[in-house]
Amino acid sequence: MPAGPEHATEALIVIDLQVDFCPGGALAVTGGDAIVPLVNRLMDEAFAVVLTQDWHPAGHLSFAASHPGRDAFETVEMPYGPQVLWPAHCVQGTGGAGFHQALRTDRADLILRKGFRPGIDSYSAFFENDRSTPTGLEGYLRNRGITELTFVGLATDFCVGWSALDARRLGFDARVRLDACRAIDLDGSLDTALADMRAAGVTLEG
Ligand code: VGL
Ligand code: ZN
Repeated sequence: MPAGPEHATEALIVIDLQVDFCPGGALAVTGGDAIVPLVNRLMDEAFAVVLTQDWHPAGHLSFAASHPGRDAFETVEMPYGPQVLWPAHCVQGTGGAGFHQALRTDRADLILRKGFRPGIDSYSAFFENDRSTPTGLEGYLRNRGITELTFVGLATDFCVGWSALDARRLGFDARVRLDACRAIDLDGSLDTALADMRAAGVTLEG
């Protein structure tokens, strides 16, 4: 059933449900593909649906291979702060950057790409990792009168968490459906993200 006008202030934000973050992908998140059926069902009740897509140029500065002598999952200092180095993933135009093939992309009002600047990563759907360069999503949502956001997708402790925290910082109501997310969990990053979200007033459900 399509959502009625009483839900016209709500959006479902599906974070990075892409091939490279699912089992078999370049930066696979355990169980990443298992959330697709639930995410698809949540779209039925959503007034607005936004999909984000991690979209890096080859040789992106967040890739370990761009830092000779460094390994994936190490942290380095960038001009904008600490940055985890990742295996190359979600390279623009590759199959790995595509959405999971069972995801209902037809339901999306907006597909927002992020992480396309070669020298800066963008975990959050709202700001790049300098926490100040906007992606444009805030303006899109405000123009549509959307004030309540539900986040699902990958990964709980990086792109989902950073997006939900930024949503609160910008004054949106923010909810994370944990049963429709999966985490990378690097050195306790999941516990940290959950605590940070609770402290910021993000509602954690599922
Ligand atoms: C993500 C690490 C690097 C994510 C994206 O979607 O959580 N994590 N790029
Ligand atoms: Zn990325």
